[in-house]
Amino acid sequence: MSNIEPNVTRETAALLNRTTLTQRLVAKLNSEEAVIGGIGFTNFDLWASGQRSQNFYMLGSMGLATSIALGVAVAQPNRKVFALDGDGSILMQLGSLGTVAATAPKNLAIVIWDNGAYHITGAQKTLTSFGTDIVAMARGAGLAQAYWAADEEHFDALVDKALTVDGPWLIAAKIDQQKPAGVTERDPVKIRTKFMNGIGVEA
Ligand SMILES: Cc1ncc(C[n+]2csc(CCOP(=O)(O)OP(=O)(O)O)c2C)c(N)n1
Repeated sequence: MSNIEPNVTRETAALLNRTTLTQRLVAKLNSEEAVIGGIGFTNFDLWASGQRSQNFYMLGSMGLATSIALGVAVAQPNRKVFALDGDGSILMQLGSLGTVAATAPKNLAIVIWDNGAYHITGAQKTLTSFGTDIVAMARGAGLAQAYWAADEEHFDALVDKALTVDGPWLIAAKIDQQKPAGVTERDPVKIRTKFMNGIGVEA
């Protein structure tokens, strides 16, 4: 599928894989786009997909990828910024969706990996396992361009839209519970310094 496909729901979306989709997303980037990887498995897969200086790996603070990405997007409006986060994390910081909608940064895209669980802490079920729909919530928060990825090709098409059409965007993918492809090196100072240099800010 290559169009927007607004009627895809969590139920009809294909079950995808975070490692694969992260690699597909990163493969579309050049050196300019910033990517903020949320806590845990999300940033482990971002790390494993190739360590770009424009990647920031969030260690420990659950649910703040979108807020950090919003700050970067507002500070550097000519740079595309992606926030990647898990369903449990965005559920913890739902207000950030309304803040993004109210701020309306054209250069921001939020990608949510919805595995229905707090996987890294033991796969306890999140609310999305009981019917909560993150895309519907995002639309309700004011993010009109919020969509489920129907399949891998549709995910690619949505990322292409986010790269070429004004946002903000929210792309949600229903994913399996495979382990990520690597583990982020836990060195917060190095991560921060590399990222700030990578986006042209003195660290
Ligand atoms: C405020 C806060 N509460 C709890 C934790 C512990 N914790 C770390 S990651 C995580 C689960 C994250 O779930 P999700 O965002 O869905 O990602 P997944 O593990 O499924 O990839 C939890 C509960 C934390 N780091 N911060």
